Amino acid sequence: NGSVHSSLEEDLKGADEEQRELMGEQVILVSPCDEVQGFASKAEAHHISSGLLLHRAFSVFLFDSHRRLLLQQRAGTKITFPLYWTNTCCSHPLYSIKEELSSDGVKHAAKRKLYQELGISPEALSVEDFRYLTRIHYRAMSDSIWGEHEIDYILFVVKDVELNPCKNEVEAVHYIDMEQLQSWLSQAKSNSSQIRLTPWFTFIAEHFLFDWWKQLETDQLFQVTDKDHIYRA
Ligand code: DMA
Ligand code: MN
Repeated sequence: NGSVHSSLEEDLKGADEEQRELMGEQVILVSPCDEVQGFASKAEAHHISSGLLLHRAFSVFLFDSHRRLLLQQRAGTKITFPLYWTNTCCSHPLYSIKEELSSDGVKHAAKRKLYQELGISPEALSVEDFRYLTRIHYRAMSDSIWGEHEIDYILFVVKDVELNPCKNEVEAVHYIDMEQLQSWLSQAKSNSSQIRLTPWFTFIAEHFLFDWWKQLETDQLFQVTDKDHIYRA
């Protein structure tokens, strides 16, 4: 609107009601070394007026028994990156339900969100099914107002699951193989492309995903796990 001041309340006004509600969640603020610093609302942490507060997040990559990766297209109602295609499920562990306390906090958060976004029954997955690979620190704007600034825990899971996607979160789902994803990645690079991929998924796909994916085929994934390092995108 031409104003240099962007107010959080104003910017939330036009948003979907359910998504606006979720903007009240308490995300976990962390230092660049991923030490817990406290919490902020999801709205504040992702809004330009705060400068984008560094917080903890996770990205699930779920594969079926044929080693195809489940992608989701984010719903049009999402405040950040609406209608972008991305990995299976992304979200934040929450301070209000103490998901910062245990080292498995992100895995508990992943179970919670796989159910809420994709309808994957919590009984179908256990915390032990998730394999934590590494962390990635990145920052990316969605538009001129909202953006991400996160330390993102990468979690892999291989499981055949039943899906029941939530319309407010997910526009579409698609299982993809390596070859097709390569083609989506090159298509997404062209300006005329209908396919938009999220910046974190693009970064992970361009730097790590295919190596990990190949290791998955031969059950050698333990060889690539890098729990101590934080990659800076
Ligand atoms: C946030 O994802 C996490 C990453 C890794 C970008 P999101 O915007 O889908 O979070 P939520 O589902 O909580 O809105
Ligand atoms: Mn975030």
